[in-house]
Amino acid sequence: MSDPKSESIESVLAENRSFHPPKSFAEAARIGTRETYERMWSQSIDDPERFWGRIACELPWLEPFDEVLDWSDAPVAKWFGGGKINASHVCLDQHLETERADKVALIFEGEPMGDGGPEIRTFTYAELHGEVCRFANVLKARGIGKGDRVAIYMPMIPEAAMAMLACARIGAIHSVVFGGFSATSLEDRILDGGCKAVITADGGWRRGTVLPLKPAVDEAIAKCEATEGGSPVETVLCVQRCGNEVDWTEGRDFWLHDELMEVSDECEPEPMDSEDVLFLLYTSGSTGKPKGIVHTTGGYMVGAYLSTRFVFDLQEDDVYWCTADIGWITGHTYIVYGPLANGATMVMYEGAPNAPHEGRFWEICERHKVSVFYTAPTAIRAFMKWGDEHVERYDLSSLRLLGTVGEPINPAAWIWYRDKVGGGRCPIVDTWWQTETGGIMITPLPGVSATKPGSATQPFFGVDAAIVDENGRELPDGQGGLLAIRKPWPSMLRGIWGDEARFRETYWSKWEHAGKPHFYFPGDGARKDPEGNFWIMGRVDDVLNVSGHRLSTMEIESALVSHPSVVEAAVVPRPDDLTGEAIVAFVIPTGSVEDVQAIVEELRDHVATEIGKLARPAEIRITTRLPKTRSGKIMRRLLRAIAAGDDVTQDTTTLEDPTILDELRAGGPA
Ligand code: 6R9
Repeated sequence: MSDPKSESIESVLAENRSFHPPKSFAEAARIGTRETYERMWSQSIDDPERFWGRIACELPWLEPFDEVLDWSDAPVAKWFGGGKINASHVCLDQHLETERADKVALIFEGEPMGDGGPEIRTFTYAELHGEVCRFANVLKARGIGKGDRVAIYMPMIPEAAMAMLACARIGAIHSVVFGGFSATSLEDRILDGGCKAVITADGGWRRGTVLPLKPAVDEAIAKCEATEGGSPVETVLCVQRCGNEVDWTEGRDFWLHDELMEVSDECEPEPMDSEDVLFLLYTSGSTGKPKGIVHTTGGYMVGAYLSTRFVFDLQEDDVYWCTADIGWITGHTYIVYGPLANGATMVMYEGAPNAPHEGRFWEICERHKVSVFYTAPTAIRAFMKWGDEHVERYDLSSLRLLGTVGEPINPAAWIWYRDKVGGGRCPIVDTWWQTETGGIMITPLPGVSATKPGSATQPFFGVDAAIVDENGRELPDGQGGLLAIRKPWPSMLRGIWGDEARFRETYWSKWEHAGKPHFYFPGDGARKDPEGNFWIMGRVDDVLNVSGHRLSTMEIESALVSHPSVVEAAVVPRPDDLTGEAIVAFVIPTGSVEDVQAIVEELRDHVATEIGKLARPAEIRITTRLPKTRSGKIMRRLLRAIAAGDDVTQDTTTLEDPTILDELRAGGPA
């Protein structure tokens, strides 16, 4: 078969290799026997309230909860009702009375390599607590309080995590926007969330150069000001990271370091209701507009705490590194909230994996003796491409557990990860979950599961997953269908910011029983093998996954048609052996096109400006028509086949104009 992705899907279907955890790993693991796992899992499914009630008691509540779950208003769940809790108190204060006060919480490594090595900053739990309290006092001094929304647009530096925790401390709702998003994307999120403040930096280091951030914030706020309702932003707090020149709006913009000098390092955590909102995080769905996923405090923290503890088998002396960006849910749950709630030592790295050389990640693992490492399949495939020598040069004997997240992993990358990075001895946890689920849902438990390359294996505690057909009927093992989750779980989303109807419609309306939500629908296709292992096959909706980043086809289409030279556009994914999926756009131009190459480049840049570089199409094909059904719907499945260079096997009789296929195929890469 010619294209590598379909090759990988073929091999996933045929994959039957299975790897058991090494005996020594299982013996020392938090959960090391199948019996323990099965007993706990059955309890979590048979009596979820008892199970979660017990787990929740491991967290330091400011006031105890009196009801574990209230599902009477389904699909909006209420977990740990009556309880008061504060996420920054869970992550920091609880450790201060223990030996962990002087334990390193955060090891930061900057990207630039000076003569004496890279910049390294470490913070003990006590130090991090002090920093967060001061940061929180700065927010308070600027009039930010409980329930206010704060946008965070930052590079991967300690202040990013501190900003999140400072918001949590005073009860402000953070909305982190990935630093790679454009000013327009930032504007949309500021307006949708009604953000009163933005926390940013002058810039961040990326592949040896300064990536400015403050200019995008200025532009986004200017755009907000030009809207009818004006800009909700009153304050911009700026961290000085790179020293690059920035514009300044007096009275609105403040340097964090100046403000920190004015405040004390004492700040009591705000007691939050368990169901008070902790954060918003925007993600792409099938429609054009990204949705602000709402996560609340108690349930989210319980989920983050438990999953980090057991999926990564966290031990007191582990050095844990999750390479995600805090702009994504993985960064929220598995860089900030989960590891800190467990009192772990975590590593944070500012820059790119190949800066200044392709071995940088492994150099970091060696330098800080990383023992648990969590990354994305797309990164693993890049390392494979760069060559084994970059891995082999470093001493990776400290590693004991590896993880992946973000997209399906092809068996070849899995095996390479196991052999080259894990030296054949580290279990791999392939973790399936989503922004909406808040935490890991389907995953091996490293001390117990027999792992299989390409399978996320089995549901985590409290997760009742099934494979169903379009009508919600459970399918027999082996048959591909839709993944569905039957029961509420603590870290599940509570809604879409400002759009309750869309929340019900998107996730809960597909399989209603007697007018009641029956299953949560994640939008992924999957199958289950006879041993009960789940194999996730990718999205079944109009969501693209490029290097593990979620984008909607319609979002990119609207960016394209906002350009004056475009009449209509259709976007589909094409399998790509590095990024998983690549973006292909079919575009109908307004007039005749003289220089195809020039317009294609202009449109690619336009999408990058509108959304962010991550959304720049890999290929744009100029066409005069798009395939539509007689009712006027674009036939995306057909375009997918054409983009992938596959034969069109599907029924084309509903096509309004069958001659169009030849034109689209002939289009070829522009
Ligand atoms: C955590 C995160 C969610 C979508 C999800 C699915 C894909 C994530 C996966 C995986 C196969 C895995 N996905 N993990 N597919 N195997 N281990 O990535 O959240 O950005 O919201 O993306 O990513 O398609 O629906 P998010």
